[in-house]
Amino acid sequence: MKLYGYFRSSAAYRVRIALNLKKLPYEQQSVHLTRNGGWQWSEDFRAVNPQKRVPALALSTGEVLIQSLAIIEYLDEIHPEPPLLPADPVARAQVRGFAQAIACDIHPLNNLVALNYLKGPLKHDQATADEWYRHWVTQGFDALEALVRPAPYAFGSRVTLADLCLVPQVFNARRFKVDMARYPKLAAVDAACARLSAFDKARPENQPDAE
Ligand SMILES: N[C@@H](CCC(=O)N[C@@H](CS)C(=O)NCC(=O)O)C(=O)O
Repeated sequence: MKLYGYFRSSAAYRVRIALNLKKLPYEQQSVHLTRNGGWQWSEDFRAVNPQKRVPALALSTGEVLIQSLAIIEYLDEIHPEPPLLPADPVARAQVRGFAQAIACDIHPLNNLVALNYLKGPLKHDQATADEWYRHWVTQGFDALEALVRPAPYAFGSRVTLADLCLVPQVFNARRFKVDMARYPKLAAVDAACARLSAFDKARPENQPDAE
C-alpha cells in the first residue's frame, strides 16, 4: 500500500497510527502542501485524489481510498486485529461520535485550505486566522473534555478510533498554542497514547518528509 500524506497533516496522521497499530507495511508518498504552491493542486495528484487533499491510500489492486475515517474503517474491516471500534453497538456509536466531532466539526474549519482562504481571498491577517483556529478548537475540546473517560484511553482500556482522531488534533492544538491545561482529561489520554510505539512512530517529526 502507498499512503499519500504530509508529515503535518492531522488527517494523514490518523491513518499512520492505524497502519502502525495493525502492523501493516506501507510506503509513503509525501504531498508537500505548501512548497511551490502545494503539490495537492498538481494534475499528477489530482489524478490520485480529485479532492486535492491528503490522505489517500493506494491499494495493491490499484484502487485509491480517500477520507481518513473511511480508510481507517476499511483497514479495520480487512485487518480486524486490534479492533479500532468496540463490539457493542452503543459504544461503537459513542466512539464514532467522538471521532466525528473532531474530523467533521473541528478539523474542517481549521485545516490549511480553510485558513488560507481566510488569509487570502477574505484578507484577514494572521492574528485573526489564529484566533479563528483557537475559537473552534476550544469550542470542540470543551465538549470532548466532557465526553471523555480516560481509562487510560478515550473510551476505556483499548485504543479506539477516538484516540486516533484526538492525538493529531491535540498535536495541532499545541502547535497553535491552545492552552491544554484547560483539558486535563484530553491531555491524559494524549499522554497514554504517546507511550505506545504505534503512536510515536506516526508523529509528524518522525516522518521521512518532516522539516
Ligand atoms: N476529511 C478529510 C480531510 C482531509 C484534509 O482536509 N486534509 C488536509 C490536510 S490535514 C489537506 O489535504 N489540505 C489540503 C490543502 O490545505 O490544500 C479526511 O479526514 O481525510
